[in-house]
Amino acid sequence: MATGPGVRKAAAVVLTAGLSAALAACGSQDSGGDSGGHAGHKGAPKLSVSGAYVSQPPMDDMAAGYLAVRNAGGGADELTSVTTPLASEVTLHTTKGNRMKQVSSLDVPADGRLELTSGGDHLMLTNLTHRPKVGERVSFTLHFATSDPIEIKVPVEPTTYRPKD
Ligand SMILES: [Cu+2]
Repeated sequence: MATGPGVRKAAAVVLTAGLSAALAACGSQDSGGDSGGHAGHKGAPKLSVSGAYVSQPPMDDMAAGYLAVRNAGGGADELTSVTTPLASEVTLHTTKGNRMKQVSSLDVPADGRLELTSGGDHLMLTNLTHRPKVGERVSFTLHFATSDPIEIKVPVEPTTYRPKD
């Protein structure tokens, strides 16, 4: 389920105000699994990824990743996991109000998009192999319920970076 732009904007302000606090809160949230579950699908999903970046983390052990997945196909899909040499664990988080919740998948609706944004849904990278620095590019492999994995190179942006849309 997509988060409204208004909600994201409000949450982004909060996150900007206390990024380290928000990231720290991330690790301590309860991690109840929750999968969408899709019945039949008509047509196949057709995915493309854009706007991916990792925010340079204020600390060594945790970082957040953001991206958008566009689905130009007639079938829904789900982002089920992400792997990267940067972190031994990547979890999918949603944000409801100011609370983060770990989920087992994120929906990529048919003829729609999944957007991971600062203050909204995001990737949480923990057990980092090193602290990513601005200018670095990190490999991400995105795994989906239906589509083949997609591998991308993700730039590391300053902590204050916000994509313009
Ligand atoms: Cu989080």
